[in-house]
Amino acid sequence: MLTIYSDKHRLQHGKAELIDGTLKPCFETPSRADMVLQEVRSRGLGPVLEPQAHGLAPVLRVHDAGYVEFLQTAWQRWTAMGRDYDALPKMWQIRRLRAAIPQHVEGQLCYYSMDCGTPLTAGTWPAITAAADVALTAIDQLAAGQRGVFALTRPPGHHAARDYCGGYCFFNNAAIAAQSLLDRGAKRVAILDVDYHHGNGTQDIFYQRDDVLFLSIHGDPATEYPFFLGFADEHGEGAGLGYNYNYPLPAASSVAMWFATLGTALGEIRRYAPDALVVSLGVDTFEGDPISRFSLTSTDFLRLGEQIGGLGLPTAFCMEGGYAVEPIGLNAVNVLEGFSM
Ligand code: Q9C
Ligand code: ZN
Repeated sequence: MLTIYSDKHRLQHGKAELIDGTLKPCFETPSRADMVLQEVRSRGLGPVLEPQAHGLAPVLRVHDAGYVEFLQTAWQRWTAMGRDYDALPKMWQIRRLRAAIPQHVEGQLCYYSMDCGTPLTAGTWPAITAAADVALTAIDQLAAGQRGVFALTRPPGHHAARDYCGGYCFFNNAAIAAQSLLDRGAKRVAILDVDYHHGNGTQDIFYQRDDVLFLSIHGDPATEYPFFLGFADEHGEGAGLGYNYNYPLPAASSVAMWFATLGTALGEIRRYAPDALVVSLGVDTFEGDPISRFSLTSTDFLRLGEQIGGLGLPTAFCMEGGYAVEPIGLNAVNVLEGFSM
């Protein structure tokens, strides 16, 4: 299987996030993608290609123009005020506060963020535009006839909605990939999100549409991040009604329960009969993940890949979460090898 990868992901290296009452080093680190790339190479998964530049037009197909402009200019505006540290929001436009977009960069940071765990840094813009290009280049390769392609995207994307960042995500790489498939002539695309956390951003982007089927298996938002979306009764809206499937599972769910749920989701994908599949590939479902509570083993990831491969669809995998850094490569590449078996 081909891997698309850019070193520019390293430009996003946030310093700290608030965990258990103190600032701790970010879980979402450059070493994550480095480890995955190392495993791709050592296992001989296949060639590793640099992304091609696609510009902002495909990003603007799924993200709000004001949000994109904010991301593009925020660091320069932040440092122009003498601030040289990571930009993190400290308040939110919550109920009954005015929804007008603030003028000040700090107010805009709050307006366009869903949490305070997603540091905007000097390198965020070049890193997220490179990640979008990685996802788009993977779609170029699918269009050229590849059966499966691995977009080694970092930072991840599935928490990023049309007009907000959060959960370590800025651009929704999987959504950009899915939209690009449609723009190249696909009639229907399915997105299967197997990250431990609900893909709230992807759901947000396609909630009112029937040309993208979104399915997410995740820790129950009743107790798990992102808390405010990802419940089983969110089915879609308008034309999108019936095209959104959430499978929240209790945090301590067994591996057997997880795979039974995967079987249900795969059944819905078969019924939809899409032209292509995008997988939001988080491996934070791993038993050793430091911020998540499912218990998949490394060999379970082979089985996951095999079952996705059984759909027989052209498939782009976009890397999402996974914070057990040492085994992240083994787990991710197991999915990809399982798919190719
Ligand atoms: N104490 C992705 O996996 N913070 N994002 C959780 C846990 C946010 C995860 C804090 C987790 C976001 C792409
Ligand atoms: Zn996650």
